[in-house]
Amino acid sequence: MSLSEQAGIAAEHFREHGYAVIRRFLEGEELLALQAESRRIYAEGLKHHATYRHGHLAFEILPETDFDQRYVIQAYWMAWISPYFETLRRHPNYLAVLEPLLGRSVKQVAQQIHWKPPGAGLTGYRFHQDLRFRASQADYRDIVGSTVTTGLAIDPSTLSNGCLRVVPGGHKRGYLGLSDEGSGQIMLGHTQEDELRAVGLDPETVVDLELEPGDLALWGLLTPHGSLPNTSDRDRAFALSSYVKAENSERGEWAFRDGESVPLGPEPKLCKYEKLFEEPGPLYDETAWWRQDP
Ligand SMILES: O=C(O)CCC(=O)C(=O)O
Ligand SMILES: [Fe+2]
Repeated sequence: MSLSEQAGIAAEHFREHGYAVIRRFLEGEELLALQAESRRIYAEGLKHHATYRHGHLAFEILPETDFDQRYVIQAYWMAWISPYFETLRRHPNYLAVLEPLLGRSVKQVAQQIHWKPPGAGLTGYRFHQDLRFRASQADYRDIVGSTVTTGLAIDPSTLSNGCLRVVPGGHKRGYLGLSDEGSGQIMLGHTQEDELRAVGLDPETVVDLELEPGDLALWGLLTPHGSLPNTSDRDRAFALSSYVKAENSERGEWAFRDGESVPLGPEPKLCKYEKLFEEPGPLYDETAWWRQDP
């Protein structure tokens, strides 16, 4: 099946169930390049002793002072230091997948890699809906209907290394407040089955999105999802990008304008990081969130 045929089917599945999977979104040499560049970005992150930010570029670090060694668990907006990721974010395959859902003019509001290095421990994401990470909803129209988040498997993504898990149909239930209690930190503790039941979701219906490298998952701002910590001996690198219909968003970096791919400009545009202009860095953030109570 061609990518655009898969995209049409995926769009329908996304609308109905709140998620979809596209197989073989990247293959062959392109996949090897993704894996090699992701390793390079990880090594770049490891140079920082603590969580680092400069503009939109950021690395979330678990430091050796609190862990058995230094780990990088997230990179944000690698595109600012990586021509590879600057181009990948507007690869024609993304347009093919997004077009049936968002049209041909699309901005990007998030770019991340999430690693789950074996041994790091704190690599689970409690069940949540991503709408909680969109603070300034006034800058969007129909934010839920205009947003699609994609996750590209860099490594094999399995139940034991912490693949994404979704609750099909949960996107039709409105905002449920999952993981909002306490500090709202989603990487501490685990979602218990009772927490899903408490908001009317059936834990038995959870779907594990096991992916081969190069497969792409799609989910929405109201799709309940999370993932378990990695308990295997193999990392799970996952490249996330969140896209929004351009005409409905004041925020984001252009990815496609009328179907033409658009490179980053000289200065970052406001995306999700609210302090982009007041606190652009470079700075280190030594907050030890892992010592807080969940
Ligand atoms: O990387 C994952 O498994 C999930 C990440 C996630 O849901 C998020 O960052 O919002
Ligand atoms: Fe999420």
